[in-house]
Amino acid sequence: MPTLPEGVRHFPLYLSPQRQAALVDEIRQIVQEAPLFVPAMPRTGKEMSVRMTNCGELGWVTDRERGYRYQPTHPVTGVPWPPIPETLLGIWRDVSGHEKPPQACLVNFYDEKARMGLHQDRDETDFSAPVVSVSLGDDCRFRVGTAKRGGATASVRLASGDVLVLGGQSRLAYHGVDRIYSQTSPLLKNGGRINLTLRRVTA
Ligand code: MD3
Ligand code: FE
Repeated sequence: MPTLPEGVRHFPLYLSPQRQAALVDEIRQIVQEAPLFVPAMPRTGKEMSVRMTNCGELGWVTDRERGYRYQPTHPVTGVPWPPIPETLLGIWRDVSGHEKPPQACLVNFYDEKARMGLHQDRDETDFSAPVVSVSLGDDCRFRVGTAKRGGATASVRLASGDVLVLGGQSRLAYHGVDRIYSQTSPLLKNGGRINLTLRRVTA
């Protein structure tokens, strides 16, 4: 598939390097209040390679016992998630085309070995809102297909400062991160990639 599926909009270098650095500082503060946790697959308990945390009124979590879900508190500390930084609320206002603000911001951290297999995001109950994604740090190869498993997929290389909006047809598309291109960005001192996804969860 040469072009991106319907409903996917890619804004390369939406954030200047200076705005990226400011956003990383805000994410560091969030990680201090809400430490990265190791997500585990439902039932099997197999650990994912990505480390996660959240900000916003709801956060996405998963563990062996209770599976995928949104909840208002950190799964390890029990403390409410910190608020979504104004910078991210502004990006949502500018690109989402949705009147209501995001309720959840999932923070994914990838080291050079981390991957995310093809999956659908369907733990939300409101699919009318898009998902807005912000990439920081090392480049990755992002893959996106259709709403049916096994359909054609397209790949796009995402770089630091890129914003992706997943709406319409693409909201239920299978997608994943095939690989991280290590040492492609100077933004994070110890390397790796951060992805932020802003979402509406409830209607
Ligand atoms: C396409 N994150 O957190 S962001 C996820 O780079 C997730 O960390 C990836 O998939 C990452 O669930 C991809 C881009 C993205 C986010 C949500 C989507 C693409 C999407 C929802 C529907 C379709
Ligand atoms: Fe996803």
